[in-house]
Order: sequence, then structure tokens, then C-alpha cells
Amino acid sequence: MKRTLLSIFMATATAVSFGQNPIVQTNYTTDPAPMADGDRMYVYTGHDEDNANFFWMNDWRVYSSADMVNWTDHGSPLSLASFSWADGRAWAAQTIKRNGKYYWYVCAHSKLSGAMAIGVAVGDSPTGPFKDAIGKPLADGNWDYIDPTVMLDDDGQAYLCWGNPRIYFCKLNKDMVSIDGQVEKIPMTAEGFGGPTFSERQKGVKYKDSYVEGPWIMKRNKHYYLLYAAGGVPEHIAYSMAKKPFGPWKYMGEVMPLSNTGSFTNHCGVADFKGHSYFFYHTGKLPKGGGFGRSVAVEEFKYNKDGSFPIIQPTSTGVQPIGTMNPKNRVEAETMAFSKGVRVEQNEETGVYVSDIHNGDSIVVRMLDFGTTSPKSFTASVASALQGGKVEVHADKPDGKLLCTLTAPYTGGWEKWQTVDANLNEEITGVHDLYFLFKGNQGAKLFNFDWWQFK
Ligand code: FUB
Repeated sequence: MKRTLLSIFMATATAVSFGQNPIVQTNYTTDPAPMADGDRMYVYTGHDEDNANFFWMNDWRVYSSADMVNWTDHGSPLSLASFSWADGRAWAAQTIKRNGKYYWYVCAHSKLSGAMAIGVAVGDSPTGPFKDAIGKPLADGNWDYIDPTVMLDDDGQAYLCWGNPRIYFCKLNKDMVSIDGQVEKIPMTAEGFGGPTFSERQKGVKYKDSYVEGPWIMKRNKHYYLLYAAGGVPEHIAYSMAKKPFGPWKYMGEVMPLSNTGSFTNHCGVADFKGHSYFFYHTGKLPKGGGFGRSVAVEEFKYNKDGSFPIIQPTSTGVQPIGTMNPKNRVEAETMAFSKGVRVEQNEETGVYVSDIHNGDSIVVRMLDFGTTSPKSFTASVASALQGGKVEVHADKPDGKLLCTLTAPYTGGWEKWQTVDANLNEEITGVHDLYFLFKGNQGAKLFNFDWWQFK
């Protein structure tokens, strides 16, 4: 199963042009929920399994970036196993910070009701560890109960919304893990959402649009927004605005129109970060991807003067970097702008590391600022239970200046880490992209890669 995605990457290598979308190539990722926190943008995602024929999803993942192009894989700190009541369908979710704690609202199939339920996990850091906050669902027992989205208003009141094909809405108590009052249904009017809910549609009447699923509620500059997957399958993204968190909502039109994304669902999340506005969504654009093999992508946009959204089209280019990284600090190998062939694994001791490295695979890391003094050597932590291999480090392009070739030896096991060095052949200063090109015996797994650093 794992090898399949890799083989496809290798087979289609020449067809993959360099672009930032999808932002993760080592796994399928879905239903993005961005959260800016401090110096980093975090994206909480679902995870489509390789070769899936349905949304057989078992866990959620976290990625983060300080520059919007190099994404660090934080692995999967939350899965169905984290919730004693859940037994399938780890679908869309969102995380929010309050009073130093991180609340991750999820939906999953409930063993208790035999239908879908909304749950909440809590952690002390954006990357976890997370645990079920209450040991039971927040709301259970309805196939409509999917895709929770959460918003903390300026007055300290938090709201939770979810649902397909209706939108449920409630207040959260200050503890963020209990519902204040009743769960209401948001009235689905043509004025609010372009059309009434599917069951109330009249034959022969043409509506502007319709809410389907994947709500994203947020507030910005006194405007309340509800973005959502709309129009039936295939889905586009539309939105409504309101002056109050509970509406009434006004249908505003499409944000991301239907286009050839290769996925019949779409699901968005929006966040501002370091003075830029970003729209996250998913496509089926990773090799062998599709409706059940989706991948998160991101576009930068500017709000219109009146606070409304512009039309945002999906691109393969994605966004421009908004920062640099220091290569003289230790960099986790699972921080990458683009990769080909490699996968990731995680364990308690090492955390996340790059695995499944084969001859011809590569990793690109962008915007490394070497400063004015060239480093003299390159150091990496590697592990191999076989013969190991080599990594060539090139500047700026795959056939750019060869800075060094590092040899990763047999270390006695795939998790027996050894720190190895290579002297630089060439000086390097200023800001550069780096291409790590992996070489070794054809077909064999070469080595695992945990971190690297220039000295
Ligand atoms: O990822 C599973 C489901 O597909 C989500 O819950 C929906 O929003 C759609 O993206």
C-alpha cells in the first residue's frame, strides 16, 4: 500500500512540475482547517488512505509553516483511537486556541448511536498531544452531524456549527467542551444560502445555489462569514455573510467556482497570517489522487474593500514564500516545500521522520538564508537497516551547484540513528533553495532521514 503512492510518484516524476500545490506530497490530506498561532500557520487535516474507494479515514494530521512554502509534518496526534466512542469516518475537523489550550473539534462515526457524532479533543500545544476532552461526543446520533467549525467572537462567546445538508449551530460554554443551551438549525433560505435545503426544493424552480456541507464560520472586521461546499456533487465553494454570529445570513455568491480539481468534494478554511490572507481547500491533484485521494492546496487572496471575497481559482503554483529559514539551525527532514517519492513515519522517540527513500527521490526546501559566511559542512541524522545510500545537496535547481554528497551508511536498523557529516565542496551565502537528491541501489529502500544542519 505504502509503496504504491511512491511508485506512482516515480513513474510520473517528469509530469510533476514544481509548484506549491498540493502543499503535502507524502500523504493524502483533506478538509483543511488553518489556524495562525504565534509565528506559524498550522493546518489541521483529514487523511485519505492510499487506494481508498470511500472516505475510509482513520486519523487527522497537523502541518505547520512559518513561510507558507516549507511545511513541517507534525504527524498524526489524533485518530479514531483517541475517542473510545468512535469507530470510523475521521472526517472534517477544526482546531481553535483559547486560554492557552487547543480544542480540536472532530466528527466521526459513533459506536454509541450508529450514526455520526461531533467530539472534541484538547491539548496544551498546537501539535498535541491531544486527548478526548470529555470522553463522550458533544452531539451524537444523526447522519447530518459532520464537519464541525468553530469561532471565538471578540466578546469571548464561542460558537460551533456543523452539518450536511442542514447547518446546526450552538453556543459553547467558556470551557469550550460543553454546549450552552440548545442546538438550533440555521434557517436555510434562498436569501441566506442561494436556495433552501435540498428536501425543501421545489421542482422546476431554479435556485442560485445551495448549501451542502463543510461550513467554515469566522469573523473579520465586524463581518461574520459562513463559507461552505455548495451546489451538490461536484461541489464548489460559496459563502454567506451576516452582521451577527447567528445571522440572518445573506447569500454572497461563489468563492471557488467549479473547476477541474479532480475531486468531487471541496472543503475550505480561511486564515490571515503575517498580513496575508489565505484560502485553503482540497483537490485530487496528487498522483493517483481523486475523489477519495484528496490533497490540501492553498491560494493567497485579498478581500474586496467591502469585506466580500474575490473569486479564487485553484492553481498548481500556490503561494509565494513570506519568509526564510536558517539552515545553520537544525531543520527537521520532514520540513519541505516539495518532495518526490518519499513518505513519512513517526514514533514516540524520534517523532516524525522521512522514510521510504529510494534512488531518484528528492526533497526541495525553499528560501534558506545562509547569511554572509559560508558553512563548511553538512550534518544529517540517518538510519538504515540495509546498505544506506547518498544524498546530493544542490543549490537552487536539481542540477545546480553540488554543495556536497553525504553518505548514509548501514546503521543497524531503520530507527538506529547515526549523525553523519560531509564537507562542502563549494561556498554558499545568501538565500537559496536546496534540492536533496537521493541516490543508491535501484529499487532498494536506502535510509531514513530525521534532520539536517549546515555548520
Ligand atoms: O472528508 C470527508 C468528508 O468529505 C468531509 O467531512 C466533507 O466535508 C467532504 O470533504
